[in-house]
Amino acid sequence: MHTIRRMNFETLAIHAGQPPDPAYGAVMTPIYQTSTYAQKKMGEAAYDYARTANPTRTALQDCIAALEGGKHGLAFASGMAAIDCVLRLLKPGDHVLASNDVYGGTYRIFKRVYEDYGVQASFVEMSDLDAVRAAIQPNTRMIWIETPTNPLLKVADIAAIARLRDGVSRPVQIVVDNTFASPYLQKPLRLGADIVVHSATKYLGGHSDVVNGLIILNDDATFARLKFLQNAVGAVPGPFDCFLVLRGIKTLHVRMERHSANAMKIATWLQGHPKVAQVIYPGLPSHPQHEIAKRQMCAFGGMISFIVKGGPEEARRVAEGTKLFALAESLGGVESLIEVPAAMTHMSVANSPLEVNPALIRLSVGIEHADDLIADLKQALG
Ligand code: P1T
Repeated sequence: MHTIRRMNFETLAIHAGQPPDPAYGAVMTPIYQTSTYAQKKMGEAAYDYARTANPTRTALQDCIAALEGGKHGLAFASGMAAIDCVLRLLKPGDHVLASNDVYGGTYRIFKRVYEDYGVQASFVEMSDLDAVRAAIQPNTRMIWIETPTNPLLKVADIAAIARLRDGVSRPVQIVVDNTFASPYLQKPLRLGADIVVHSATKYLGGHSDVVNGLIILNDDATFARLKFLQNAVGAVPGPFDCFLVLRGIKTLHVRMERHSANAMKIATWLQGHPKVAQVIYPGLPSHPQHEIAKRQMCAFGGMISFIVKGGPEEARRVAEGTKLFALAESLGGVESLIEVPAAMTHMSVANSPLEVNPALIRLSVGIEHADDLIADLKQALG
């Protein structure tokens, strides 16, 4: 790992954590489908029980740590399980300050799970540094940043928020959900974040065939606690799931380039469509945080949101009318998806301050030919 860590992203994506297997030289990391391991002598074994550790999982954890430029990686059964593990660092009475636009499930775990255990959450416009500064409370222990956010694609300046935190005398951890950008486009640890989480179900897996979550960080003591929790709570992924994410990661850089190029073409085209009221894409100069996105990301990713004229009825008609874009939750796969967040992925923020415009459509732009995707949207917008 030491020599390989100095290599470029593309090389790390393919090789980090994955030397040929020591048993038979398998070039692709084997799926170690076992729950337990024979011990030559009691307590003398590299692995003892598969909830605690599994070689396929170790490869994934080491690979993602290298890609995020972190020291440690941990893998989980889902993105929500990874988020849950990070939130277990908090104690009753602690406060989390989160982005005022987050994945519906993230809002739900804050408000309907952790509040029952005495952990408070409040939500702030993370692109407004004065608002963030003013919202930090004496008991704030975590700042939870999604950037770009789901589904409004707001961009927060991670480095500026980390500097702001440095001025606070109490310990406040900065957590970034890097799912929408992926480590190819954005590296939060290098910008001053303490912990990165991923729904690896999305771009990292990349093929809509696995549910998985990841945590990456540098601090040894926090890692020791999270690793303890990973084993003690036990929301671990199976070896086959780890294999699928590892295989997906090998092409992450190539896919992200194409997702980004396609999304840029589609966002530009949507902007000129008479039935579209607003297009939200961090790559467009009209995006309010376009300059931050340019600084912080090396391209703008594959997610686009847009508001149609004609309200929720029209949004539903368009989302149900595409032929190539599948009407589905989730994102980040090679195939394009379309959804209406207010009625699908973000139902849990209904009647909250985070409520999403019901006429907003979210696209996960895949890596098909951009012209075919535009033709599909054109017929659906009709
Ligand atoms: O679905 P899961 O792997 O548990 O990941 C949860 C999650 C965490 N963070 C972000 C930013 C996410 O977008 C998600 C999952 N999102 C969807 C399923 C969706 O369609 O938006």
